[in-house]
Order: sequence, then structure tokens, then C-alpha cells
Amino acid sequence: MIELHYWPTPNGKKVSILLEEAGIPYQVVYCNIGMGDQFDEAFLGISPNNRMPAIVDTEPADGGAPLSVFESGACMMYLADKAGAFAGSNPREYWDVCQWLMWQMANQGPKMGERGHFARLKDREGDQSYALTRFMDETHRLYGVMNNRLYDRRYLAGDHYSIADMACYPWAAYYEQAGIDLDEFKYCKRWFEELSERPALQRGMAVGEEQSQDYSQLSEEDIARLKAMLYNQRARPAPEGGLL
Ligand SMILES: N[C@@H](CCC(=O)N[C@@H](CS)C(=O)NCC(=O)O)C(=O)O
Repeated sequence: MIELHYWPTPNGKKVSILLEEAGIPYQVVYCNIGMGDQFDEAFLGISPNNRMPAIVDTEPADGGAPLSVFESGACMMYLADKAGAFAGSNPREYWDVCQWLMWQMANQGPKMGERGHFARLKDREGDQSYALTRFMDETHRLYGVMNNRLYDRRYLAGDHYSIADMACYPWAAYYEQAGIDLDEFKYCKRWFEELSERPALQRGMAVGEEQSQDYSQLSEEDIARLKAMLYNQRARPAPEGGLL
């Protein structure tokens, strides 16, 4: 059984899509990042970067103790390996999948994430115009990278649907919020529309949709504290007595 430590965001949905596509049994453990669950010691033991998603395989292939993996891309590589699917069937295909998965992890996710972050701050905290322009331009550029890649390929890694597509889809789905006109990127649009029809992908995208961030019962102070926790994170001190 796979425990999926999860909140319904694009990074979380990459992994729920794959679990649905591969038909791997899993149990969702909600990690409410708006309430600070990502800082629980038990969760930090699984995901030391205080970010979800993460997985725990309670029955790893070596028969040993439960095995945990953090970072959505690493979770996807682990699960694709476990399923024996969605990562190509020869070394060339495998490395195409890896490149596009790494592209997603290093570019599409972080840049679109920062765009969203500065857009949310826009009306509240000073002049965000440079940051907004920077990350909106990057977002536009990155849709262009996908569009060019998909010009003569059905999927990002070639003619086979892979974890690279599953990683990019939930972020690509944010095109309206990101101010992107998908008609400008017609090969990307073709890919997006084809994937949107897949029942397993739809199930993966829907996981946890009923969860919500309800701040209505909280005081102004608590809301300010939670926002600071999300937006002003600095290093947590390491324990004393370690290797020097
Ligand atoms: N590179 C990480 C990014 C994960 C990430 O940014 N997760 C966000 C939600 S989408 C999170 O857990 N945020 C909690 C926080 O900011 O404290 C991955 O792909 O797994």
C-alpha cells in the first residue's frame, strides 16, 4: 500500500494522477499546508523540505521497512518503477522521460508557482510589478517550450504517454489563472485536450477537491500567523550534537 501525503495542489495531483493511471492501491493522508501540517515532526521525517507531496511504501520490493520518498518527481520515478510503466521501454525513451520530468520540476512548477505567489500578493504588499512581469513572462515562455516540443510529438517524451506528461498536466491546467490563452499554443492545446479525456487522470485531478481552507473560525491574529508561516519561512535550526 502507498500512503500519499497530499493536499490538492498541482504538485500533489501529479502523484495522484500517476497512482490512478497505474492502478496502484493508495491511501491519502491529508497534509493541510494552509494549517501548517507540513511542519509536524512526523511529516518532516518523511519530507525534510516541509513540502508535500510525499509517499510511504509500506510494502517495498525489498521486503524491508516502509520506504518514504519526497519531491513529486522522485515519487513519480519510484511509482513508475514499481508499476513497470510510464517511463519508456528502452534507455532512449527513459532519458527523454527523465529530461522532461526534470524540466517540469526545475521550470514549469517553480516558475508558475512564483507567478501565482506574486499574483496573490499583488494588491496587498507593495509594488510586485517586476516580479509579476518576470514570472508571467517565464510562464508564457514555458508554454512555448511545451508547444514547440509537442509540434511533432504526441506526448512530451515521444509517442508514449509518460510521467513527464502527468507531471506537466496539473500545472498546464492553470492556464486561465496564469493569463495564458491556450489558442496561442495549439500543439500544447491538442495535448492538453487529449489528456483531459483520460478517466484516470480525471480521477487523480479530483482527489481531495472537497478539502478546503476554512479560515472563517480563526481570529485575525491566527490568520496573520498562518500567512507568515507560509510566506516568511526561514531556516529551522539543526539539533546540537551532530557530526562536526
Ligand atoms: N519541488 C517540490 C515542490 C512541492 C511544493 O512546493 N509543495 C507545496 C504545495 S504545492 C507545499 O507543500 N507548500 C508548503 C509550504 O509552502 O510550506 C515537489 O515537486 O514536490
